[in-house]
Formats: sequence, C-alpha cells, structure tokens
Amino acid sequence: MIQKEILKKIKEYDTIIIHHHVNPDPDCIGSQLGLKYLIQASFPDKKVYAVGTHTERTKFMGELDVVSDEVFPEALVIIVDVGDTKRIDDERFKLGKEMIKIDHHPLTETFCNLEWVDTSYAACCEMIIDFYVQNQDELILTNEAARVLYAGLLTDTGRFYYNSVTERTLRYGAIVYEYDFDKLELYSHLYFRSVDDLKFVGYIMNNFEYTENGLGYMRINQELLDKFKVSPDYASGLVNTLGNLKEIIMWMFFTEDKGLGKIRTSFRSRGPIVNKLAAKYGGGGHMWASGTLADNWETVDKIIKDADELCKEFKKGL
Ligand SMILES: [Mn+2]
Repeated sequence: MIQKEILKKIKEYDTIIIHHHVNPDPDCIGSQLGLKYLIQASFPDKKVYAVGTHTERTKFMGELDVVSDEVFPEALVIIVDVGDTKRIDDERFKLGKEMIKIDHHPLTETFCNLEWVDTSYAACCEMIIDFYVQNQDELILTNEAARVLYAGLLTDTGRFYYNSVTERTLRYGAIVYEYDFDKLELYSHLYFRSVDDLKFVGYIMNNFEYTENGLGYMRINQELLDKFKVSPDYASGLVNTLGNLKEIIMWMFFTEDKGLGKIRTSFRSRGPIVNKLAAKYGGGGHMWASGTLADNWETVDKIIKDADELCKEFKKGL
C-alpha cells in the first residue's frame, strides 16, 4: 500500500522538506502543513520544513519555513497538491535526495521516485488524512494538524458540496472535526469578508458576460481591482459567483495580476471538460475545475472563443 511505502520512506530520513504549488490555496497549504505537523508530532527528532510563499488567503494557517540550500541534498522532498514541475513553488525541490509526490490532480508528468496520484480524492488534505488513517498505529494527529486539514477539505469541496465529494470525504471530515480547534475562528478566516469585498461581488453580478451557448465570464483588469481595492487573489477566488446559474454550463474568470505580469484564468464547468482547454493554454487541473495564466487580453479572447465552441459542442451532444 502506497501510504505505508511513503511512511517507510519518511522514516529513512532525518530531514523532510515539503513543497506546495505557486499561488497556494487552503487545500495546498493544509496538506503541506498538515503533513508537516503529523510527521513532527509522530517523530519529534526529525526536522520537517514547509517551504514556499503564502498568499493573503492562506497566511492564517501557519508559518512557513526558510531553508538554506545546503539542507536539500540530504533531505527527502515531498510535493503536495501539484502534478507538474513548472507549478512547484521553490525550484530547489530538484536538489532533494529523493522525491515523493502526493496529488489529487490528473497525472500530467512523472518525476518522483514515489508518486501517489489519485483523482478520487476531493482534496489533497483528504489524502493526508488517509495517509494518517492507514498508518494510525504509528502516527499522531494533533489539533493544529486537524485544523489545517479541515480548512483544506472545506475549500476544495465547496464545504462538502462539489460532486467530487464521497462518503470517504465526509468520514475523513468527521475524523478531523472531532479534534479540538476553534471552528468559528477558522470560518472567520475562510469566509468573512468586508463590505468593499461584497460590493465587488455585486459589481460582478451586474457586469459579467455570457453567451447563448452557456459560457459565462468576467474580465477583471487592474483598473477594476484598484477601484474596489481588492487583490487578484480575492478576485480570482470569486469564480463560483457564476456557478449554479441555469443558463450557464461553463464559467470563467480572467483576473489581471500585476505581480505575475499575467492574467489569472480560472475555468469551471458542470458540463464540458475544461482541463484539456486549460492545458492547451499552458495550464491544467481537474476535469471541471482548472486554470492557467494567460499572457495578455488577446489570449483571453482566444480562450473565450475556444470555450464557447466547447459549450456549443457539448450542448449539441445533449
Ligand atoms: Mn487541491
């Protein structure tokens, strides 16, 4: 069983470095820190580091570590919630002695000694909980681990709502929920928003565009971000504002990100499969939820055209 093989490998190393993907979401940080806390509590002599950069949305989850280059060559590197090398935060992952990947996205690239890739998990945090469950006799789950793992489960499943949720997801949710952490405090970080933020949502509701084929989309440029004083992080996280609409089967958000010098693109769907389209433009993800970074607004126009075509084809097939 791969969960046991991974534990065996962890036991062989004194130093473990865990990496997440660029622009990490709560599931990504939850699985990274959850795994770190789990290993640390179970093997206090090991040095376990979580590297990379936080986003505004994930800072509340816990501190990340600063690790110098010399630490890598003797370390076991574990990569969570990301399938391809170009999306891994902190490229020093390559310097590790051995690498393990734990991911619930469709497989696009194989580059580790040990890869646990399984799309049947609704969240990478569900995989980390499974890793704990399968090795319960040797691992200690703490309150702080349970807290971040629960955060990842909530966000990657839309609070246990998406069709990726299984009976296992709910059971594993119950396992971590039982632990002693402040649920209200957690929700306040994940779900509370400001009046400015809400007004921005109102603007989206009044100004998104949609086609007769069932494609809905919103373009959010820098001017708009400045006007409503919201970050690209927050804005792109609002993509599901266009979900659950009778007329719309696929919905997308295009958000300018000055820091990245690109336009963040999110694809969501309850019909056409979107990850192939994301891959065509250099991205990837799940069948009904994926994303990419577009270079400019001309590329955005092309993506909209392709997406609309996909919707049209899909409707023909119904
Ligand atoms: Mn995830």
